[in-house]
Amino acid sequence: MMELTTDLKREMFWTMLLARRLDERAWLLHRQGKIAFHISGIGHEAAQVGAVFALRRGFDWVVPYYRDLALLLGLGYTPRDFMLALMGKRGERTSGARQMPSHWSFKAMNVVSHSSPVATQALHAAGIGLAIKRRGEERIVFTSTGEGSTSEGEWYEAVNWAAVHRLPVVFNVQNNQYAISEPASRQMAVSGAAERACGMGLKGVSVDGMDAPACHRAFLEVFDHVRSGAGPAVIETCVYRITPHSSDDDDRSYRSREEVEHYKQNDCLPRAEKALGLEPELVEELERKAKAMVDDAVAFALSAPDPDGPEAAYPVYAEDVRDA
Ligand SMILES: Cc1ncc(C[n+]2csc(CCOP(=O)(O)OP(=O)(O)O)c2C)c(N)n1
Ligand SMILES: [Mg+2]
Repeated sequence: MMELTTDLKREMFWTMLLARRLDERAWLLHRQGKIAFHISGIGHEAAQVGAVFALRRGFDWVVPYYRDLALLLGLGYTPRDFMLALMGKRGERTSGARQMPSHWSFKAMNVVSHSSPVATQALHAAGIGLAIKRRGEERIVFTSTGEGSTSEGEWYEAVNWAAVHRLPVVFNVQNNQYAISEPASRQMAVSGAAERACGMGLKGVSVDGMDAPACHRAFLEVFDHVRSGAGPAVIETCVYRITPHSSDDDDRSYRSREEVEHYKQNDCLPRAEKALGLEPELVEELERKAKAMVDDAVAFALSAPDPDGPEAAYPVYAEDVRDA
């Protein structure tokens, strides 16, 4: 089994911590009326750092979904980028603040933005996989969804088609047990999304998504499998969505406080601190650094100007994008 280096352990924990503190601040900003909407990745961070630090960053393609803040930070997306997007300010790097917040794109790191209809990104990923195969490249495509999205026709078609053509695509399912208010038991008759792979003829793996080192090992293995030309894979990371679905949701109407508390006891962030063996002094130092970066990003975005009227068309037309 491959040992994690000290640098990588620190990097993984730092990325989880920064994502968590940014995400918590986003909720506060929403309650203060400073942003209109937030959709949270709290509880999903271990799964995402497990994936991102197993990728060849800037070489492989990434077609993420809205909860992937920790994944994006691992690719070099910054707190200032995140806050500019939440506030829809000028200079927002991915779409000039035209796309919804958390609909990430990042050209330099081969990150492709998704559309809001869930699971449609799986089709984009399969298409990119076909292009990679035709060009004979060694890259792979990582794409993610929630478990509810695996009941969509688009997800089936993308996975089936990738399996038939043995495309280099990894379909990550971040199973947080709910699709808004709908529990997983009412979304699927199987026990989890990895099982769905059996019927379509590709590798299916399920991992404890709250265990950062376990996720990293599982992603390394799955990426190797796909990189070797053995065909695509589904990897399900079993997590729990600690927050409501989004800032527009009140989860008290469909799940008990006891249930949420129970999963908070298994929070992936303190678990990672232990599992990665970080010294308390280092954690304190990283906490201070994270707070300073979040404060800086909020102040920067609050004082940034709104986009000008004529910028409204940017980057709707292809010629604008080409020059970006
Ligand atoms: C095709 C489609 N149907 C419904 C919605 C509304 N919607 C947005 S997120 C979501 C839940 C998706 O659940 P899941 O795939 O488990 O992801 P999670 O939000 O739990 O991470 C729904 C139903 C949508 N965006 N697209
Ligand atoms: Mg879900």
